[in-house]
Amino acid sequence: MDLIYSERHRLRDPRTELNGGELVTPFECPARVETILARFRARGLGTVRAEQAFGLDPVRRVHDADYLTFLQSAWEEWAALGYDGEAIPSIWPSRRMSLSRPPRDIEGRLGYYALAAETAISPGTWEAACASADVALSAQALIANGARAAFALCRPPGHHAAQDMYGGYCFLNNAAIAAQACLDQGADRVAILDVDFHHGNGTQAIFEERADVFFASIHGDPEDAFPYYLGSAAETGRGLGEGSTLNLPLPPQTGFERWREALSAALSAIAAYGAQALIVSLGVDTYKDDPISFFRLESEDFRRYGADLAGLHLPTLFVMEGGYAVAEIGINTVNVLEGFEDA
Ligand code: Q9C
Ligand code: ZN
Repeated sequence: MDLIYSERHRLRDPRTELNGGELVTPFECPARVETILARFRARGLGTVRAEQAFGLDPVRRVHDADYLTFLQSAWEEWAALGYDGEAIPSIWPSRRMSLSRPPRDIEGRLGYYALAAETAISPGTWEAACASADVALSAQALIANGARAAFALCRPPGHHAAQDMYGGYCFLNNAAIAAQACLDQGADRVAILDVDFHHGNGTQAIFEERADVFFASIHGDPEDAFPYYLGSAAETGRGLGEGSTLNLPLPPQTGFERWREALSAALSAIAAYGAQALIVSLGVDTYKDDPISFFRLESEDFRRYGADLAGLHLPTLFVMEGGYAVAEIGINTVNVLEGFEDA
């Protein structure tokens, strides 16, 4: 399968992440995708292609206009205040405050649009986020043109970003933008399977009330793991979308056997739904040595579940999400793709 890559990911190179009360070097760093790209090339899986520019129209199909305007100018507005540090929110519209409108001041708007404080906005963040969406759309075009599978090596990741929210290292929801592109090109039913360790709250929020996208996620139980406030098994979709959300939360220390049973349930549900294309939100932070997660998958387990995914026999778009054990991220990610291809 071919891989889409953008050098512009390097424009997203923040210095700081709020972690444990300190500002640390971010877990979500440029070396992640460079390591995956090197492994893909070393294994000779397919051609590496540059992204094409799709502009903002397909992004606007998923994200609110005011949110995009905010993201586009947030760094410049923050920099104009003369701070030394990166743009990090410090106040939110919490319970018993009004959520009705974004205020004028940049500090107020950061908290309005942020879902968490770890994700600093830095120079180049907007450009890199747009490039990441272009990577997803370029790979989507490959499957639309008949490829069995394609790999969008997106960075920054996307699945925590909702219509009007960023955080969890995500700004634009690349998988959701690609799913919407499939629908806009004529598909009736698309499935997104999110295997990142964290619940894909943004993707769920975007499609929660719709029947044309089935969202299934296997993730650390939100009782115990980020993003905490979405992702319980009780959430099954709302309104027209009732029944097209499937959350499979799992407890700390979950190993591959139990994880794979959850995958089997998700794959059965996707098959029953009658999806015409599969988008995999591919995070490899389920790995046993991931520094911020608590599942126990071994490197060979990624190959095994890659083969399971092929069993759906659907055109499949892999969209890179998380994974922070940088030394093993290339092996684990490419193992999924090899397992899929060898099945
Ligand atoms: N400071 C993705 O995997 N919590 N995002 C960080 C350590 C945020 C993960 C905890 C985790 C976000 C795409
Ligand atoms: Zn994750």
